Amino acid sequence: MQAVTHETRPIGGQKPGTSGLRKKTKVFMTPHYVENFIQSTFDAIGGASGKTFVIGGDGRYFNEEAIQVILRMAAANGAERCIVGMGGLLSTPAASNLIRVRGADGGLILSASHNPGGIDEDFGIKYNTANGGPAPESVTQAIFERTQSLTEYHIVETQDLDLGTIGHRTLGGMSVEVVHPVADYAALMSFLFDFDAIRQLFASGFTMSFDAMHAITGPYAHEILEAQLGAPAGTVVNGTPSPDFGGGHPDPNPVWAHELMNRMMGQDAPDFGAASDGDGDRNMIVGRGIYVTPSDSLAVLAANAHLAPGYADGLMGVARSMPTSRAADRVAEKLGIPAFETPTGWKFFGNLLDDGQATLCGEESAGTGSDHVREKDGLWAVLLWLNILAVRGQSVADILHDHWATYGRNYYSRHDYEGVNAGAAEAMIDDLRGRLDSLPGTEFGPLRVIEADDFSYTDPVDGSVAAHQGIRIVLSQGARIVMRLSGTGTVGATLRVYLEKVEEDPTKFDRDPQEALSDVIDAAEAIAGIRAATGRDAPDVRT
Ligand code: VG1
Ligand code: CO
Repeated sequence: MQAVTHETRPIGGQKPGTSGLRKKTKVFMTPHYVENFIQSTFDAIGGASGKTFVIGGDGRYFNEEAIQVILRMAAANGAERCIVGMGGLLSTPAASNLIRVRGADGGLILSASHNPGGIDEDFGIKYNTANGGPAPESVTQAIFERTQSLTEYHIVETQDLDLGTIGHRTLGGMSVEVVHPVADYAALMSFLFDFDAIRQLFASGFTMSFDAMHAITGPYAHEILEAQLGAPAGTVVNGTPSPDFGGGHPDPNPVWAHELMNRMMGQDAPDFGAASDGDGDRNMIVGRGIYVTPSDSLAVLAANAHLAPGYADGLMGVARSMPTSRAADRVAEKLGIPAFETPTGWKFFGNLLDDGQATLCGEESAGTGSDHVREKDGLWAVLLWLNILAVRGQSVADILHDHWATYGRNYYSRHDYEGVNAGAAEAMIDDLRGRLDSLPGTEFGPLRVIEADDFSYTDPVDGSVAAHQGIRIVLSQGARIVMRLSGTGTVGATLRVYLEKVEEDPTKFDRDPQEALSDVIDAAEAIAGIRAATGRDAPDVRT
């Protein structure tokens, strides 16, 4: 077995976005594509020599092929050890945990997350640093720069390694440990949550439906919810990871998880419903007959986290991504703890978590997490909800109504215009950016613009600045419009329009969000000219 050096040439477009490098699977399958990106990653982090990496993915098409290449390249680049999930499987939060508990130098996660999988769909690679979190922009930028000058990569030429059984192997002088993907993660969950109380909840007849969407969380949910917490078999549906996620779109929102939504809104709905995404870091929460927006979920979890043993001492602070509704800020204010507003993407929470400034973090896109790992964590959010439901003994609907009665309701919706012309979408944002100064004071129906800016974030820990993170337009009546372009798509551009309005009147808490937000929706169209720029009459997806 010998390490060989191959000549290569830079490949264009290997620029990580909001969360790793995502492209069509067939692009990743072109010659040297994976090799170039991995060598660039190793080079950008000062080499792999003597280092330990955690490696795993969400099981989508091309998962194991990519892992075999990465292992051979890690060996050729002098890595000391790789820890790999059995079958090449690791959820994103479980990988984050493994990096931390094993003191690894970093990790490579193979996933395009909520994007569909399969030979004709998407694949992705994310690099995580030693804290277990997504590489910060300084690192992803260094990786991208390296991809533009790369001339060679190193790889060991050998047979594929057996990843199907747990145990220790060697590969070209590097040791490889194949671990159970669920074990360490399940142990962490049992430490954070009151498993006895949740077990009693299920024993008392509480019913739940967890839709793993044919993705990575299946094995985790089967083990934790059914085997350890005693939920009846059948609680977890679509629980076997499939390379193309059963042909579905593993994005847990009311549109793509409509199967679960129908069940939860039907006659014999279970007490509690949940779903997670391709790589297991997102969550959707639904009660019988009631959907919980991710922004509300973050706020409810912040207000109730102390009911779980892992958070009994309270929270240091709460952080949310900028487009996420400001419901969590109201909770933080009441608790007397800081509230942070960061750009979209989990990498921006890392420093706040490492520095102990924030305990809970969340995004409107169905990501919630805490300082237990450095990624958002789908099943963790579901377990925290279960712990709260077990302690409070109320339904999801009652808890949500209680919450709104205390804090008001932040009506919220995101409108996505997918696969639109990138030039036209960018021109629309640029045009809007040029008009921001003239917006305050202008009126749109009953709403008046109070302030408008292009969000720029200065990290309170390391002082790094991330500019142009989205347009914020704050209006009267607690309304707000945010617009930005997605950084995870692989075709054209996706325009995201985030809409929010506060309602304080309890008699108006049960409205359809689209209707409650209609003034805000009209204002967004009047301000930005979305229809003209996208050529669409309506958004493709409303969540
Ligand atoms: C989207 C979400 C963002 C999330 C990111 C990665 O990014 O909006 O909140 O952090 O996906 O999530 P964008 O740039 O497309 O809006 V995951 O679960 O796909 O890694
Ligand atoms: Co994800």
